[in-house]
Amino acid sequence: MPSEYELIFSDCYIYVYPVGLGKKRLSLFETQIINHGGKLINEPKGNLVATHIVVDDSVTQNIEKLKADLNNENCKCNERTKVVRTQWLSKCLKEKKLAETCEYEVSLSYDKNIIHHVNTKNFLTSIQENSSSSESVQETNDTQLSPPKKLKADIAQTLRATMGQHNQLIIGELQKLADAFRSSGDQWRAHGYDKAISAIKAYGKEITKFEDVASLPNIGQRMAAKIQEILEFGKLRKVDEICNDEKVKVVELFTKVWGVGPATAESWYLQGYRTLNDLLTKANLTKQQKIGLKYFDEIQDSMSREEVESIFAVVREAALMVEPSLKIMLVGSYRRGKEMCGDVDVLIVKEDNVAKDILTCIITQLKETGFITDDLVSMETNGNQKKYLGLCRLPGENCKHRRLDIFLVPQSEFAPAIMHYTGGALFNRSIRIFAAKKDMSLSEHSLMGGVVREGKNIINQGYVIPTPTEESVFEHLGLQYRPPEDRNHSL
Ligand code: 8DG
Ligand code: MG
Repeated sequence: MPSEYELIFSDCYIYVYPVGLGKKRLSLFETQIINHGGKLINEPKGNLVATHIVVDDSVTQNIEKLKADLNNENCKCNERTKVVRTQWLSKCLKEKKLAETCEYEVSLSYDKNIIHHVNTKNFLTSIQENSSSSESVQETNDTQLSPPKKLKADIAQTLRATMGQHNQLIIGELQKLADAFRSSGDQWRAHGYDKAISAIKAYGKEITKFEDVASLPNIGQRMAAKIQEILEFGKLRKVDEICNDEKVKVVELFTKVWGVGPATAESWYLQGYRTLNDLLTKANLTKQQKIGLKYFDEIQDSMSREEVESIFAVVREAALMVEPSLKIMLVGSYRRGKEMCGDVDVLIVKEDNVAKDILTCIITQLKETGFITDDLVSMETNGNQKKYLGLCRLPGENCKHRRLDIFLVPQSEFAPAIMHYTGGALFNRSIRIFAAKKDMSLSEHSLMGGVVREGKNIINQGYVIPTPTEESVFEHLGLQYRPPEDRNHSL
């Protein structure tokens, strides 16, 4: 048990009733109890009686089910057992002492003559085995039980098993807010949450208390307080408030349609549209939005790396048929090692002597075979680079339409381009900011040095720094090289 924790629950045998909590909150509460010296009731074979049963708020709506469950098997409780809401745990943790339960108690009206049994599922099976006494804890309350070795080992094992779950829970809650703010057009706040998430991902250790995050980069006091609230309550009240708001939900749904931004989504909401069917039947849609709606479910669905590879193989074959000297590679989340990918991002690198309209020839080829089914952006020119965005489908009855992006770049821009299209977006943003601080500028085209800025305006473009490889980009920036799989968060 980590020594810096207060032993708030040292005399408590606590059963956390899992109904309504969700796996992550359950695990969070159980870990907090263990960390603070409490013992979890878990399948005891003897006579342990729970001092406290912690329940979710929602349980109070179905007390009969709670009573029925408590009447089951294993762990025992009696008239002295307190059934308390999760807020009691939070209060104890906040005040760093065992708080009064009266404010948080849930009345079960026990029959004093009956000892109820609780059906417990997991955690610390050996509390009972290791305590020399087979009597009820409440009956042996004043006997100091020194923590047996096996119990300690079990605690360590439990903590290991839950490692990462707190961070996932925190990231999940913050992500909900980031998504809600982004779809409402509040990019600035969304970005604040993105940065906090990124800092947590980069932290690499389990977060269990306020102090763990208070000094992390990009996490201010207010963000740290939110994280503390998640650690204590297992969720953020603000998430409920914002995400359950009808407008937020509807706008979020509409912005998931390809080609729909926050302003359009909001104007549709104000026009009274609430469902995708409303959009289909009543809204004034662009060509892209119509495609986005038609394939809404398929586009939302992410795909396995194997499927990405199969799609890539078709694109590569077509491209090499058109021009054998092309270099073709997978970028985006696939290159960053993600197990599931939202789309297929293909980078094609051409020598200077190959015509730029080579991409049009490749797309034509892929359409002739029926592989590309719809265009979203049929061709966009960006300096010496070109970009195609569309939908494709592998042959076969069960194959879904998938988003396919193809980027054509000249060999001279290869390294900045592959870095940009590998992403992730947050990593790109942070490395660009880093470059700017060093009077450089990084884009998908080049790394520039000697850049002169006045506020946000560039008043001298500077000069191109030769960067033949990704490694050389990092090196010029004075950064240690980061392989693609380490680019899923900001610098
Ligand atoms: P996903 O498809 O699995 O969802 O993730 P992804 O591969 O990382 O994202 P993507 O939308 O396919 O974009 C490919 C790369 O483009 C991305 O990894 C980084 C780069 N990129 C930025 N900024 C942005 C941006 O604002 N939007 C998009 N779509 N891509 C961006 O650097
Ligand atoms: Mg992608």
